[in-house]
Parts: sequence; structure tokens; C-alpha cells
Amino acid sequence: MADLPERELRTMNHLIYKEYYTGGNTGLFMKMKKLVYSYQSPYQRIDIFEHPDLGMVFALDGITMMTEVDEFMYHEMLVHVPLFMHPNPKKVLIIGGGDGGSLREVLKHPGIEEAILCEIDPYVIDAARKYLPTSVDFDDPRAKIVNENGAEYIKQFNDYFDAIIIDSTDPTAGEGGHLFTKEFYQNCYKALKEDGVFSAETEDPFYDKGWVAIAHNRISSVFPITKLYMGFMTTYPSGMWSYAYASKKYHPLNDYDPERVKPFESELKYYNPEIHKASFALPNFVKDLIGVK
Ligand code: AAT
Repeated sequence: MADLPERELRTMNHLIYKEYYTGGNTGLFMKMKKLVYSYQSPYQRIDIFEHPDLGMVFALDGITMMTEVDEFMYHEMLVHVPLFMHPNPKKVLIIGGGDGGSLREVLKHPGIEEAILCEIDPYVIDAARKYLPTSVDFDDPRAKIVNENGAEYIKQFNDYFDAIIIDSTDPTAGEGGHLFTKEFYQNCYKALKEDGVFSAETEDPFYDKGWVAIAHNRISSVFPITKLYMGFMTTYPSGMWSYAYASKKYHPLNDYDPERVKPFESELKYYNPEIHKASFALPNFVKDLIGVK
């Protein structure tokens, strides 16, 4: 940042982005270098900025969805925790995730035959193609892009997917609320094969504790195995993020085989077998939140 010309630094003083966390009294600010793209789609306001340290920053309705430098923490945890629990994932559904980060991580698994990305807003995908270097080749022959509400799209599937990954906006933002209902989780259960695995982003346990509790309560009322796991995510509220892992069959610790990760080591920047196991160890206040002893 120090090497920016003085005029650019002065300009940045006028381009302040603020995200207000739930409750409205705390938040995050960034001094942006420039606004790269801004569009009001039928679903949400899409902004992409360039930041001197964080690279491209993608926001929906003023909420940070990802930055170029830290998105790997979130996407690797959301995708690899469930996919390494499955012996041979071939058919995967991602709901949300139009920036392409989750699809990128899914396609690292060589056995993938069909990866469906169901993103409600086609403008997010267009913007990601053009401006987000962390995106993916959306035209990969294994990928299929669908622009629909994931809560409706899922209803047609029975016993079909090896893995379902919910990369959704927050439950109170845009169309994200559809992806936090019990009915939606029931439809995910139905769409999964008998050894299917599931993951979902479930908010931060500090500012959004109410939603963490609701999401885990609902998911665990549907799946026989449901576990909350956590990871760092530097530009999300509180910097610590929660996820749900669920399965009809595989326990995320007892059935885990760390050997499967070996061939992927050079491609992963956050996830490794130690992180996999450690991410299921929870602070007491988080256990209390979801009623786990
Ligand atoms: N991977 C980046 C992180 C995201 S993006 C979530 C995406 O979910 C958005 O592009 C949004 O358009 C899409 N989406 C929202 N609701 C639906 C729906 N009902 N069906 C399909 N797609 C949907 C999420 C970051 C969350 C954390 C931020 N604090």
C-alpha cells in the first residue's frame, strides 16, 4: 500500500466501504482503491471493488461475500470437509456460490462427473466471470450452471447427489432465507444418496448466534449425523465462521481417512487433516449455543 502514488491514496480516503454487522453497532470498513462494478439486479445490489491489500472485494447489499486474498479459507472449509468424507464423490450440487470459489474447490476432486451450481442471480455469475480472478472456468464440461432459487430447484431430486454444499448468503440477506428452512434441509436429505454428505455455511457464533442455533437445530432434526465445525475467515463478522456437516452415514471424525488428502496437499492453502479434525473441537460457548455437551 505504501507504494501507491499520493494522489491515489487521497482518492481512497473518499471511497470508504462499511459493512454493518447484525445489531448495527459494530462492523468492518475498507478504504477501496476503486469501484470496479456496481449493478442492482432483480435480487440484490452487486458491488465489486478493488482494495490495495485485499484485492477484489465482492459485496451483496453491502455485505462482504469474499475478498480475493481470504476467500480460500471459507471455500476450502465449506467444500473439502464434506468431500473428503465421501469415498468417491461424483455428483455434487452447490447452491449459491455464484462467485465460483466453491465450484473451483469441488472440481479439484478428480472423480467429479457432474457439478451443478445453482445460483439464483445470473448477474453474480456474469460479474464473477469478468472481474473475480478467484473464480472458476464456468464452462468446464463437468459443470452445469442453473439460475434458479435453490430451495425450488432441489425439490425435483431423489437419491441423486453424493454431496450437497450450501454456499448461501446470510439468512436475512437477499434470497438467502429460503436456504435456512427445515423444509429445505429435508429436501436436501431426500436429494442425497444413502451415503451422501452435506455442508452449509451457518454464520458466525458471535454476532449471529441466533442463526447458528436455528440452523443447527433444524439440520440436526433432519440428518442422523450433524456436527458444527469452525474455521477462520478474516473478513467475515468476528473472523470465526461456523459450518454444518451432515450425513446419513459418515461420522466426520470416526470415518475420516487422512490418507485421501495426500495427493491434494500442494493445491490446498487452508485445509489439511489436522484442520479437519480440529475444526470439530468447539469452544464451550458454541457448544452451549447449540445444546451440545
Ligand atoms: N462464495 C461466496 C459467498 C457467498 S455468495 C452466496 C450466493 O448465494 C450469492 O451469490 C447469492 O446470489 C446466492 N443465493 C442467495 N439465495 C439463493 C437461493 N435461494 N438460491 C440460489 N442462490 C442463492 C455467501 C457468503 C455468506 C457469508 C457472508 N457473511
